[in-house]
Amino acid sequence: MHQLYGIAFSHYVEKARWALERFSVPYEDKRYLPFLHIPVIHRVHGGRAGKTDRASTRYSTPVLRTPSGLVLADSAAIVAYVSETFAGPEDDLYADPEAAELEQRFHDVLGVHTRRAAYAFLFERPSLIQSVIDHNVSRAQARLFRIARPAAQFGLRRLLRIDEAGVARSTHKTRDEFAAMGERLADGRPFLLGERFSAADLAFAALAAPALLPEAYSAWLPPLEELPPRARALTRELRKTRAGAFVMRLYREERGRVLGRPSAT
Ligand SMILES: N[C@@H](CCC(=O)N[C@@H](CS)C(=O)NCC(=O)O)C(=O)O
Repeated sequence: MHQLYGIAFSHYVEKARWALERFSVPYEDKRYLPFLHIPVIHRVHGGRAGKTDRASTRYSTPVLRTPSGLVLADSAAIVAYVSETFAGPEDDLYADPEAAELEQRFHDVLGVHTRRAAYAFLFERPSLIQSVIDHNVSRAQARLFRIARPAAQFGLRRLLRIDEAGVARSTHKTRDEFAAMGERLADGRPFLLGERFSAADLAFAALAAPALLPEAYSAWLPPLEELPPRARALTRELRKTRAGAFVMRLYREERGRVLGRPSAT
């Protein structure tokens, strides 16, 4: 059995879950709160398999342990492994070399900015962040968060540089990325790279999800009506864009699609 370790509601973890589920790879989904993931990841790879970059630390999740003991500590590495190991030629997520390039771009830019804005909006309402926690992790972890919330919020604000200027910049960058992908889709193509679903579509949709709140996301996200007003307005605005409507369609049509039994374990 594969084991997936992750911050329960992370959109980078969502990328890994989407790939595993698309190719019906059975996996154990180990869901943690931010910060509680650190000792767990330390036990899995001691910080040696992860790397620090624009989005990540050495302890970032998702981390996948395969049945043969291989440890993959990055969502793109996991999606690529799943595609290489379980996809047939017609379902290969990287058939077009541009898929990996776009995936990297979404990792570096979109994912960082949707994450910062989402945390900022959740932090505006303590009951909302607690609701997200209560729905997504074990009772014991949720209870701990109730006590440690001020410290956890302080830590996340510092780590992710969540302040008003940062949120304004992240909102702007998210809009820009939606506009750029909207232009790509303007010729009526069904997917970012043309006629085939690829890792670029999967990555764009998963990393945009915190700004759009699609129903089929693999962790509980709050309903639109519960968001603070400026977050609700932004989600409504983005859902109406071409790229936003595209992501919502991918979540309706592709997120639950399962392509046959795994050919290897
Ligand atoms: N390069 C990573 C980025 C993942 C990432 O930033 N994960 C966040 C969750 S949103 C995380 O685990 N952060 C905690 C940490 O870095 O210790 C990937 O695509 O897998």
